[in-house]
Amino acid sequence: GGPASLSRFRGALVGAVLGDCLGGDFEGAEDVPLDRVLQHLQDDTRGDGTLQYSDDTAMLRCVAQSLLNRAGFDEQDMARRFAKEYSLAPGRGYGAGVIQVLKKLASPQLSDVYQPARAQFGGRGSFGNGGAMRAAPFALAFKNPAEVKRCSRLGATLTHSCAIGYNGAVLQALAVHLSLQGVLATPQEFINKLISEMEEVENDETARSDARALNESEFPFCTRLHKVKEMVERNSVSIEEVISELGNGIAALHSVPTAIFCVMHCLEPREGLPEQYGGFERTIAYSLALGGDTDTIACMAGAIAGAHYGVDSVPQTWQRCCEGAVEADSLAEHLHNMYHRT
Ligand code: 8NA
Ligand code: MG
Ligand code: MG
Repeated sequence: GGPASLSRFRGALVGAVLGDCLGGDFEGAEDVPLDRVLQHLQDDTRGDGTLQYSDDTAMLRCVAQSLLNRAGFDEQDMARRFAKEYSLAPGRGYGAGVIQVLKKLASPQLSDVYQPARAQFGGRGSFGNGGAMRAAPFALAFKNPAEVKRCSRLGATLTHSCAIGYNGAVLQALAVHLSLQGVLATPQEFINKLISEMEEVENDETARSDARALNESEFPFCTRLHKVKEMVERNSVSIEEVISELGNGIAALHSVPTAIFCVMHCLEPREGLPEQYGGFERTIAYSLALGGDTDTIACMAGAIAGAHYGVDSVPQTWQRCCEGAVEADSLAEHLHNMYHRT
């Protein structure tokens, strides 16, 4: 479809949920042989919806529902939805730290909904990828990139107050935003735009001091995006290099640029991946083969790739076995309506 078509919107949210569900089996694994990944992806004996989603999808749904219900960003409403979702289904595999925030957000006495996140990790805030994993709906709710940036940052700050945590969410939302516009058709332009946007985002006193406190370079995401660009241009890159240069962990800095790399690397056929695979399938398979935080990296890569290729490139057999795929499709359709009304 053309820029901001319904197919791209549906692909973004269905892609995110599929990445989470299909990646769940490999989460935390260190060595994931590609043939195991392909076997997992080809298994068509599973019942409908039997691959369950985790915290990634649970929170992404809250974001989408809140944006729709409030016709924009409302921090009170979004915080309430996170807390309620957690209390109803606490066993979805949430990060060890964020659980404390979600419990505090449930308190009716709480007046500042950003306060619990600020108290995390001795006041430094979380740098985990939990803000980024749920950021895609912000790109589907707002046309204006300034609004995408502002609201994805605030939405992430409800649980992740460290700049590296919330700026990971801004980067993920921007990647989905550009992909929805069709910018991935020219990969050079895509990565250059992300770098120049993040130069602006990271040129901020808080971002600089948070990076310094963690012994990171001053523009941590820009530094990684330059690496992504160089590795995409190199064309031949080993899985080991991707893991050591970009990471596959639960920190936003070690997973959001990795997800972007997965999408860009898989724009073309790759050795070891089935010839009949389209780009969306390659992206998911490749993300899982990295090991580590597979559900979250595949969730983020799935959203970017789904926005690029559209929902028709997402195999029906995969959609059928993943819990929450149907709901994601319907949320995407509603967000598409809202996007084009405003
Ligand atoms: P979080 O805020 O609890 O952060 C995740 C983890 O990162 C924390 O539990 C800490 O270990 C570490 N961390 C974050 N910030 C700091 C800091 N300032 N100082 C020291 N350590 C820190 O939760 P989240 O929502 O960011 O987590 C998202 C991830 O957790 C996702 O991958 C999600 O799927 C889930 N998860 C991941 C795994 C895995 O093995 N990769 C397992 C279960 C759950
Ligand atoms: Mg998860
Ligand atoms: Mg995860």
